[in-house]
Amino acid sequence: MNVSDHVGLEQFIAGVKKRNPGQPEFVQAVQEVAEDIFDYIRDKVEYHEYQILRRIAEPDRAVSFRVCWEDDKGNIRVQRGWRVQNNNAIGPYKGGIRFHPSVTESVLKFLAFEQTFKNSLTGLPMGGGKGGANFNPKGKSDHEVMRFCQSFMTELFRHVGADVDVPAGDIGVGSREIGYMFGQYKRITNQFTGVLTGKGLEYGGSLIRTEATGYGTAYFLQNMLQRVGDSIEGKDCVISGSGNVATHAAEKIIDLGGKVLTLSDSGGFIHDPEGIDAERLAWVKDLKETRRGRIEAYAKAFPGSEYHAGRRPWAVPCALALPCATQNELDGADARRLVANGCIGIAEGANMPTDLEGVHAFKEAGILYAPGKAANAGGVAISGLEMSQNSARISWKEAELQQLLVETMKGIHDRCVEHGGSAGSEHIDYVRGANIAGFVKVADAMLAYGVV
Ligand code: NDP
Ligand code: 2IT
Repeated sequence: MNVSDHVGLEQFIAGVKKRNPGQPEFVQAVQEVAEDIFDYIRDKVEYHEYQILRRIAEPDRAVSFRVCWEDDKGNIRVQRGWRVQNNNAIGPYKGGIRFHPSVTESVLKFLAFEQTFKNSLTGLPMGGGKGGANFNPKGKSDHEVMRFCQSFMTELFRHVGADVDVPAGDIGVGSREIGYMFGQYKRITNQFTGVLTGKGLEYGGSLIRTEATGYGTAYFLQNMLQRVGDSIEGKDCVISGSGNVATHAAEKIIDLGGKVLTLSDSGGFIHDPEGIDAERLAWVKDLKETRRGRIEAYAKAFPGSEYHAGRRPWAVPCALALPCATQNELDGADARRLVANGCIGIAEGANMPTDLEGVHAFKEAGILYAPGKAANAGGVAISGLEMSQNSARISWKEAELQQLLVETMKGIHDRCVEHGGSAGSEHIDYVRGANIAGFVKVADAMLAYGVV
């Protein structure tokens, strides 16, 4: 990047900050993308004239609404819900719904922005959106969650639709919540359409959607390693999180011969030096999905393992690391420690788990580093195929979908390689590759529409 690019970038980021006060996550996500795009579009006049990046960094709309519900004691509770529709240049808005007390408009705007590039990378016709609420499903009864989901959908239904905006799950939203929301949408509209993905198999869901994000993240890591003549086989892996993405990433890593040493939740992490095998992983899934317990229980159930309260797993020496919990869970110091301890590959199952300092540290170290928008795109890719199946009113077979997931992740990997390489070097900057490959398709569609 030359000096005038730097000035342009700084001014651009200053403008983003000014227009989005108090929204640090959104500014961070835009900055990470802009750092690569400014360099790429230097000699591409049309992208400047039509203000493409500036327009992608301004959501088409962000709707916020009140969600009232009654808890089991009869108290009236009030939450805030949102749907951020970032960009629909290449297809209907598409992206998950998050229920977590930390949800703010900034968080959802960053996620909808990231989703726009991620969905473009999959090669499928999907725009970018994200929604959610500052609701904490932890400790709530099934009926409380049901009443909340119904109330949330009673407002959301007017903003979504199978050809308009198709939400799915994310943190705190799994098959139970999707079931309650789909039921309410169907009841209000009297329509059975593919308005949500991640549905149960009995009512229009797709096989392997549940597994797709985590499996896809492991496949992406495998693709990066294969390109340099290496593999996951026999390598120590550190994984954060213990939800949908983390447990399925762990499952595929184990399948591919890796040794999973850690998992975590918001309370802390567990370290199992023997490796978390398929049986222990099944125990974790049951703990989290059925018993809705804390990861701390693992250390009591499996002697020889340890629980570290209030800590993240990045100091555990490993060859491969997969952050699969939440944004900014890995900072600059963590990144440098991972590299110093011999880590050679990172694949992000979570969205923006590494802060900007950490991203720069990984880039400078020249290790294999796959950003979330590329590595975790397998989930939304299978969501896109769930939409296709719903439109055609058919269900594809598991083997077919497994193969499509493998091919999709290889396709995303190769698109990153195409745009992330530099002359005279074997090294691939996957962050740059993902940002540029994701940008080009959306940008060219926007150019085709003129100024809208
Ligand atoms: P889940 O709700 O199933 O699991 C989330 C996990 O992350 C839990 O272990 C949770 O711990 C932990 N976690 C959440 N918030 C925090 C926090 N603030 N600090 C520490 N730990 C936290 O969500 P998913 O597995 O679906 O999502 C994980 C990540 O993957 C998110 O970044 C999401 O956006 C991303 N993602 C998800 C996709 C999907 O298909 N589900 C697709 C692509 C990306 P605890 O139980 O204690 O809260
Ligand atoms: O971040 C994500 O890609 C998701 N939460 C999944 C989105 C989807 O529409 O399947």
